[in-house]
Amino acid sequence: MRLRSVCLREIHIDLIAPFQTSFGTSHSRRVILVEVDIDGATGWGEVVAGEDPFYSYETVETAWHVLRDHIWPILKGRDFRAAADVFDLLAPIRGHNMAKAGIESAIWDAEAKARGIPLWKFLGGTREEIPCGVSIGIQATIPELLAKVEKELAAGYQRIKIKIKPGWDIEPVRALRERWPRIRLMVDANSAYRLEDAPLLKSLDPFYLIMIEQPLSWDDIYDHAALQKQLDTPICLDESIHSAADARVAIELGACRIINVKMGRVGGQTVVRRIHDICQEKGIPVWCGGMLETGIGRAQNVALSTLPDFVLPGDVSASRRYWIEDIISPEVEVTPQGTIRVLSKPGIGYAPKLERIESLTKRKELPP
Ligand code: NPQ
Ligand code: MG
Repeated sequence: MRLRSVCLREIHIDLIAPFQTSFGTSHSRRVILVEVDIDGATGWGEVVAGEDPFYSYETVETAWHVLRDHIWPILKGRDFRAAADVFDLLAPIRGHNMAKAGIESAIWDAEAKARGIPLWKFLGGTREEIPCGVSIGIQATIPELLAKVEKELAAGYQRIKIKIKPGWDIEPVRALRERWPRIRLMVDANSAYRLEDAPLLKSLDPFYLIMIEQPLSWDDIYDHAALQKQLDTPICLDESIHSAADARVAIELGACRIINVKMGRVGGQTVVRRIHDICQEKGIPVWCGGMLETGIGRAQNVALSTLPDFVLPGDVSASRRYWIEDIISPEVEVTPQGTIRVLSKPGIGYAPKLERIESLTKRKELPP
């Protein structure tokens, strides 16, 4: 197969509500959409890099530059066997996984469409319905948090994750547990703590959280292993896992008992499948993280979540939790049981709304 053209678009789209984490507050997203033509089949991917280098060093600007000036020259007109070969072709470029994943995922969509099969099946998915959770940002007050959680539970979501940071950790967790003793509850610190905070994190043990996500530094694995030894609550790594090698090291060191898999963070579906297989073999459950994606990235996440070791509810939720109007049709919807059912159309299965995308586009380029 041959990559004939790529179209890069940057769209700006407002979030329904601000989203606050330990590293900042987002009100809207700048999102790069990647449209590819593979032998006449069109595929769509999304770059999940943020506006600022806070979640990771990649940003919208670095991803645009790397896609246009480094990735496209490698892939342009190149003959390759399958989307599964793209990651290794891009190996000369170190890092920049979100940029790589943006184009690889578009190529997977195009290849699945050319073959006339749904992407989730093409990736090796085995589940037609995926369990869903929500990620709830830091709130101004406990009553506001309780109201948010009540709404999501009423919508059917199977698991609640709240963002924590020093000063917003024990109290919100205690309040949630008092109100809902039995729900599946977890916290995500986005690297807001140090190993010296182990006693504080240990004091979360009595609340039987299903996991604590990324308590320590984004570039650490070693201290997480030291912390995990002191905690009964499983640690889940997010920011620290950038490759299959990272996953292997983290598991071997005992740095985590669960891994959050994000296609953008690890560089595309091929690496996701490698990490998935390593985790499955080692008995480590995985789940699909979220990056405030528009419908394109969301649809890609739905497909990945059908792989067999994605046994825990992910941060893959309905379009309407984020956007007044999504950029795909149909929108991603959640059943009253807190699941998303896969579609049976070829590729990602959801159609990009071209007029809406055009109206949100702030920059567009077809590199020669
Ligand atoms: C996480 N996401 O699991 C991330 C963090 C995150 C849904 O909790 C712009 C770009 C804003 C990327 C906010 C969720 C972001 C972002 C949060 C990623 O850690
Ligand atoms: Mg996280």
